Amino acid sequence: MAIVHEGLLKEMDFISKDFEKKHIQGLYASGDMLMQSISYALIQGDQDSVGKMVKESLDKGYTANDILDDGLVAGMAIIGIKFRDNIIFVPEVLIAARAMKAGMVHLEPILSASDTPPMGTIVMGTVKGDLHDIGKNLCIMMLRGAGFIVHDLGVDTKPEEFIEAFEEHKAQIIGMSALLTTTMPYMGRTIQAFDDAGLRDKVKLIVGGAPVTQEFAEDMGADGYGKDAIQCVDLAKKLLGIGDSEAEPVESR
Ligand code: B12
Repeated sequence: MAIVHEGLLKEMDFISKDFEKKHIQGLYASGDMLMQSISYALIQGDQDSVGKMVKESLDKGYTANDILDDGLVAGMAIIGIKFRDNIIFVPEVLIAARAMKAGMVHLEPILSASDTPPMGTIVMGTVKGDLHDIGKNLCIMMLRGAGFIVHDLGVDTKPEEFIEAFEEHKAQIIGMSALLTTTMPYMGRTIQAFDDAGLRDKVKLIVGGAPVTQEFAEDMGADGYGKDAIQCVDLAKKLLGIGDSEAEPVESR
């Protein structure tokens, strides 16, 4: 199975690199027309249609996770490539991001619903200078869904704001998100700030975001790295010694 939506097929013309074409085709491997229609509407920035179709999918029995991955995140992957290659610009990306949010409104109550007692307290924020929050918000939804109490510091979060929130909420884990190579160093600076305040051994600091890697996480002395929202939850559980989670905390510190 592959791409069956005509509009999406045309979108493939914008993707010049073969490996990226393959990657995108892989995202649509299920060949599901409704999921592909959601992706296409997101790429067009049509928030009303995205909202309606996400709701329709839920009514038809699709899971929130499948709609997120096969519809919303897959569409965002095409937006990312078009943005990088200067085919679209910030306003179009913002419109697509709004369309994604229109879909997430319906998924959030499901992804965040939890019937388990609180597993621990986490503070999450996008680091200083960085305004990207879609991935962080997804992590927060999944963490809440898994039973964690999560305090969201939003975007552009200074190291001292992470420290204040850690103290105020008595958090066991601080999660930092960065989407820009220029803001990634603020993860290291935040870790250093915890160190300078004599708090480094009282909290676990975890990192993620598209440009962040396991190696980078290790180099800056983070306690763990997760490549997506599922790994974020696994990592949090593992660091707090809950259940048999899959994600690997960073080995060397
Ligand atoms: C949407 C978007 C925007 C929107 C953001 C809207 C919003 N509310 O977030 C807007 C238009 C505002 C924007 C602005 C800019 N952007 Co922008 N943006 C993107 C885009 C297209 C998608 C990002 C996204 O939402 N992905 C979907 C989510 C689901 O994925 P994610 O964020 O990676 O999150 C997942 C994982 O990483 C992980 N995760 C995330 N955080 C955490 C945290 C922890 C603790 C853990 C464990 C895991 C984890 O789990 C998440 C869920 O699975 C990316 C391209 C891309 N493909 O990444 C460019 C991109 C990140 N942007 C880019 C750029 C250059 C910019 C601007 C500088 C453009 C400009 N000239 O102004 C500005 C910077 C503004 C700023 N100061 O932050 C570049 C960065 C290049 C680089 N190497 O640094 C990218 C890569 C585009 C590109 N290909 O060139 N952008």
